[in-house]
Amino acid sequence: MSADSVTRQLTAEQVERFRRDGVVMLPTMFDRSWIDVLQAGLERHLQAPTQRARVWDRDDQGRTMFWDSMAWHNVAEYQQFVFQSCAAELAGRLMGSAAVNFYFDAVFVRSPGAQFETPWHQDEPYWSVRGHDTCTVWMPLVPVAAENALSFVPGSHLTDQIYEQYDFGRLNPDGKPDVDRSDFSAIAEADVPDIAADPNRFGVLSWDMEPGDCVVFNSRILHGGSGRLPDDRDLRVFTSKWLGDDVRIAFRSEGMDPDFSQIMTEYGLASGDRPGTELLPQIWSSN
Ligand SMILES: O=C(O)CCC(=O)C(=O)O
Repeated sequence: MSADSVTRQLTAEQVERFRRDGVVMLPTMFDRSWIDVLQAGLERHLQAPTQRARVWDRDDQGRTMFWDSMAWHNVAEYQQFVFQSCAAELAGRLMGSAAVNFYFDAVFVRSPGAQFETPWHQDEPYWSVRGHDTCTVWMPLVPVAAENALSFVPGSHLTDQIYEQYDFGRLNPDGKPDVDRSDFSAIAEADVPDIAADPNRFGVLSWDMEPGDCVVFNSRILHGGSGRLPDDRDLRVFTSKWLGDDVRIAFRSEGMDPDFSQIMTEYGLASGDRPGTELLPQIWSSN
């Protein structure tokens, strides 16, 4: 499969929307063949998760919410997507960046009827990088209705407000220790506004989506609220995270999740560096 160009599909209005709202839904951006590639990759990935994999939720009916990240090293299909799909160019053109590096992949897999809602949060405060030019391409591999899909507070990426970070494992209703709490001892309670109490006030956005559609969002935007599924629906989401022009490596003193500081250090990356090396490869540039 050769690299796809997105220039024919991305409109000026979509770019403007991404910059203004911090999020844009792009219908039919990826061919069915890419969904098949990612589905095959996910099947293989689920057989051999990384050490970072967690079950964020497991309820008394056995319904689960599975998460894992940076699996691309072992999943050839994810590599194919990262290096050959239009995702990097899409990220670059939306962010207005001259070059785009890949950060990591993450999957969010809910079994049918799962009731676990992703807490409202921003991504960038968790990450081992800092910058405004960061984004996620969120791709459901199965159909999802707006009320079950990831939701966003438009414009919230433009404030300087960085909220306290959740320990996602703390929210598990089954009380199982899905997160190594020792990493989180210094973190205060989350201070995110109660968006669910009044979604209209916050102008919350979400969309009905089919495989091939994607949502691209800035990593500082407040997002969450997704994932309470009807009994006959599962939700399999592949996400890819991308880094643009103003991003620097930033090892934080606490709360990095996923914490890539060790592997980044092994690849010779240090706080203040530009992303690079084979770990965070440059995938696209505008010239
Ligand atoms: O799909 C989800 O439930 C959460 C996705 C998310 O928070 C992310 O990709 O940053």
